[in-house]
Amino acid sequence: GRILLGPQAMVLRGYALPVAEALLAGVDAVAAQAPFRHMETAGGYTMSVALTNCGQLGWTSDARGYRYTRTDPQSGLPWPDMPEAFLRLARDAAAEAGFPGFEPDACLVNRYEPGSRLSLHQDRNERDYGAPIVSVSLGMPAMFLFGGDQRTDKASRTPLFHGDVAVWGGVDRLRYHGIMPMKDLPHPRLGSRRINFTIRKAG
Ligand code: MD3
Ligand code: FE
Repeated sequence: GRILLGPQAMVLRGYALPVAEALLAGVDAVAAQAPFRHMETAGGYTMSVALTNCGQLGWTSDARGYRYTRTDPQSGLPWPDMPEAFLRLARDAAAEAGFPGFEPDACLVNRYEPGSRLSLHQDRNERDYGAPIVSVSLGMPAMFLFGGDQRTDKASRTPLFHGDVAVWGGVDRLRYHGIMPMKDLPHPRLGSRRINFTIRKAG
């Protein structure tokens, strides 16, 4: 099923389920080369979500702010290649959602544990807001917060489950969003963890 969050934002329920094992193998391969880490926010806090990246560009946060880099600041090496399974799923889901010809160059991989949260934010470090973003959720369910174009706009809540794929772009590209503090609802395959990766055109 397709759940509409906005005119150009939707959740494709269970869309990734047939390829979940290939995606998890991809996450493991990425994390073996560029381990998950807790980055500092510009404001001096440590993120409760651990993250890593793959693709030509990776999202980084430190005391200087947020930006995309070609190399992992922890190792100095280029970010790992984007797994073929990520790329194929992202292109298919984008086309299915009305964004044909998606050519991503970046993938931010988030790892949540019980208590982890992601406060309301916009994804605005990418160069071209004309490109959509595709996100894949695996493991424990999360409560997704979906607001408007201003931080103070009322946010609605939608659960995101193992295998769900969200796609958003166009008029919905800059909407505020976040993840509520995670409850411990262990998943049969991933235990007390949630993985979410967002495939983007950053450069
Ligand atoms: C945004 N990740 O990495 S993606 C992020 O589950 C991020 O880890 C979250 O926000 C996560 O920047 C949420 C899911 C999502 C779905 C629909 C959206 C984000 C959206 C629609 C509009 C804007
Ligand atoms: Fe985001």
